Amino acid sequence: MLIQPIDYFLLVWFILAAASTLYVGIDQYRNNPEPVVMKWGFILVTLYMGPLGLLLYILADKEPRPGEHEDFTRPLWKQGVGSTIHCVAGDATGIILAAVVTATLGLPMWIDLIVEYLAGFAFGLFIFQSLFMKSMMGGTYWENVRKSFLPEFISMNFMMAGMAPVMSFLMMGRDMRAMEPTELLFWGVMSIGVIAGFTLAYPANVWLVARKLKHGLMTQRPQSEAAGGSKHSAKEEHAHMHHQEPDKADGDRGHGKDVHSGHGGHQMKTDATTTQVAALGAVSLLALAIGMIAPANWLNMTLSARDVGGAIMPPGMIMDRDTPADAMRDMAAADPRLVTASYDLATRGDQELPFKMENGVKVFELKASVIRWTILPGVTVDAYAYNGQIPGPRIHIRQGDRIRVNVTNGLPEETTVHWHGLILPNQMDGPAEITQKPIEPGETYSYEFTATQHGTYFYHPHAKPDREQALGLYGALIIDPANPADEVPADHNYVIQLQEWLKREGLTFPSMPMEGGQPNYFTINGKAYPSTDTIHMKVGETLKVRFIGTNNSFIHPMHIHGGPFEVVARDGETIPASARFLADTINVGPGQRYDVIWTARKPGKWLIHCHIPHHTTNNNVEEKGGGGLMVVIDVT
Ligand SMILES: [Cu+2]
Repeated sequence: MLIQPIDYFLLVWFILAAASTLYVGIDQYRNNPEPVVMKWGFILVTLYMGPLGLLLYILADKEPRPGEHEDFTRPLWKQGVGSTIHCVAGDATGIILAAVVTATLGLPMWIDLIVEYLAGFAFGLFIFQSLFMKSMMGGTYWENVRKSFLPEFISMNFMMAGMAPVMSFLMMGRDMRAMEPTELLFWGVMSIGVIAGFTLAYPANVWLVARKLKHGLMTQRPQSEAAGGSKHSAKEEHAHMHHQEPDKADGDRGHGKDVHSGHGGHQMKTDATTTQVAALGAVSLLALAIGMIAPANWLNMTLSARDVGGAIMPPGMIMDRDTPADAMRDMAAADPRLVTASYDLATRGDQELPFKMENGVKVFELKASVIRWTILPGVTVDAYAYNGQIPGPRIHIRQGDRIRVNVTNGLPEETTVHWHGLILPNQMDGPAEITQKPIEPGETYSYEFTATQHGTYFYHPHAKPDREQALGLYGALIIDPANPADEVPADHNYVIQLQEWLKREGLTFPSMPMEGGQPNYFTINGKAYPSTDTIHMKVGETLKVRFIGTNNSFIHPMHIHGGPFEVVARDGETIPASARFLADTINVGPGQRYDVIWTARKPGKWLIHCHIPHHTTNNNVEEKGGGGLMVVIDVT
């Protein structure tokens, strides 16, 4: 599933790469007179470099008109392209294959790089240089290995010097889907890496070709063409080959010399001095070391695809060489691909949860899963939710009830449920690793206890609550008193559950007080103003508002217009009549609950809102007089 703009770009890029490769492949086999190894070199490199590979092929290697390949490919820059193509085709293939294997095995990034270097070098040297070139160069396999070792070493060093930092920085950037071979992004990083490696290896290859330490482009025509009329083809023993040496004025263009596979062969004599070769080799090693090691100054190279692969991090998160994998997973976006259901603006959370009676026990079912929830017209969050609702369904019981709640985990990570503020058996309390083993994905755990208290409570996860609760897991638990006289009466009741959200670039991140975690949307009961409820009352009526700090990060100073309210309960505990007090703003911190009684004194539209003005905006924008944590009381 494509979830980011880059995915669409890459899809187009790889379609172009496939088309380019097809063109190069067909043209190589139909029209281009060069050895098989070069045909495959261009085909592979075009696959990796897409339209850029095609451009190099057309400008440097494709025979413009029949019979012109020898002359056309003679310039040194084209010979350098041929030599680099040859190196990149082998090395990059080894590197990419190794990258897929190391990612699948879950090896740390620093080991990945070493394995990739060794694999690229081995693939280039033992297969692409020595094995595929042997038929043209003549000599034994091991002679070819020995002769091509040094040029291959230099070229590979520069190749990896370009490719290693590209892979490190882009794979372990904000979108770490790039570490997963199943993602387009992984292949995009490989493509950019090959382009970077090619660019760095090219100058060295030009020099190596000029000094006859490496082969550039070659022309190989079927003998039938060169000899005129013979029916021998290129595949037969008398392959006819012409090797271009750029600084040699030759008079044999158009016919070339015979090379017999396996014996004799083609010798090159270099004029480079040992000092020159040693200097280039040393600099290539230095470049390699910088490319391999320098990223460790910024990135945590001990992480693997298994640790953080697939995670997309919020903009602004501090990700340095010390940031552990757990911290990254904690702050990563909810995975849009795991969304199991989408709900429109009209769907409300906090719906009263039905129960079944079993032997005198009220049995409730909660299931946590990943959903898409609409908080404003056109604004959705990818959220973790109980029973497809945000807030989760209201558990409404009576003091003295025995209840059982079967909690099923449909999340991609472990969870538990904590019953905030309740007196209950310790093993029913919910803290993961402390009172119970976490509920693993797919598992169900049953919580059972008797409600001895009454008042305003709530439930929320106690495994990674900074992530799971911030992504939407919470719900009200309202317990009516056994004795109705213990209830502070009001004409209307309204429960307010607060939440902070972080939505950027089409992704939802758990909002938390960390760099990169600051929220930009705020909801009351899962909706942001102007999509919040409107409470309808008449003058003289009373309204009981139960504020619940279901949010994670802020103390919200909740204010009601139109005169003070009376604070009648705090954290579920009813305040004795003599100790109740009037206020117009109450600080609702995470986990806190306040029940307040507000009287409609005058007709009109009166606001309940947070007094941190940023929390009454939607992504810093005011709509219809505000946003976020605002509810209108309409008094007639
Ligand atoms: Cu606030």
